[in-house]
Amino acid sequence: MLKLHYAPNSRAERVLWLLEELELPYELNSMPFHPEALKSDEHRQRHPLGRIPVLEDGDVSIYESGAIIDYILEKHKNGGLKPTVDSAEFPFYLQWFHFCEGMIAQPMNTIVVHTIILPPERRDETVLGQAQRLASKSLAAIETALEGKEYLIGDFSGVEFMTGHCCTKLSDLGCVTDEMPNVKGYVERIESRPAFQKAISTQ
Ligand SMILES: N[C@@H](CCC(=O)N[C@@H](CS)C(=O)NCC(=O)O)C(=O)O
Repeated sequence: MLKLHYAPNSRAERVLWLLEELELPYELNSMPFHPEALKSDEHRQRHPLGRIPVLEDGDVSIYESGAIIDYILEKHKNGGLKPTVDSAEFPFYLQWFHFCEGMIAQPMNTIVVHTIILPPERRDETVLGQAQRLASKSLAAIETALEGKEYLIGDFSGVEFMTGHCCTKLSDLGCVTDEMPNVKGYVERIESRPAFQKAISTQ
């Protein structure tokens, strides 16, 4: 049985959303998003940096949300929700799958740190502004890519669990504006999916 090491309101939601979407049986180890749990010796044996998500599948234990999503799609969905290598969508599948951790994660983390995590006196408006501008540029690229499409490569696919999930978080952070109608509609479509709702409401 698949076992997901999870904490609410984190990248682990991506994996939980996928498991729910595929209706796969799984066991959940939900931990508080707190150093006491994440940096414990027990969890550091699963992830050397004490982070989530971590997925166990029998004797296999892996981390990195993108690797886990790809692993589940290949191993438990026979490559479904993923275009075949010779299809026209495949290069763009790869692009949008990796865009999330490669381009969005860093400014998004900075925005979270300078709007939520740090106490007001330690927040830096310059650093925050730079991160917001970088996030806006990434969202502008997504806005263009979504023109005439429901989902990033057309049909609902694995990229939604990565870059799509990032878009929902950027929306929560107030970064998706009225000037981005395609991204707004995309976020609404994702947020209306029952599997997504189950994942983000799981504590
Ligand atoms: N690139 C990694 C990032 C993992 C990561 O940083 N996870 C965050 C939660 S979203 C975490 O565990 N943070 C706890 C910490 O930094 O102590 C992935 O995609 O899995």
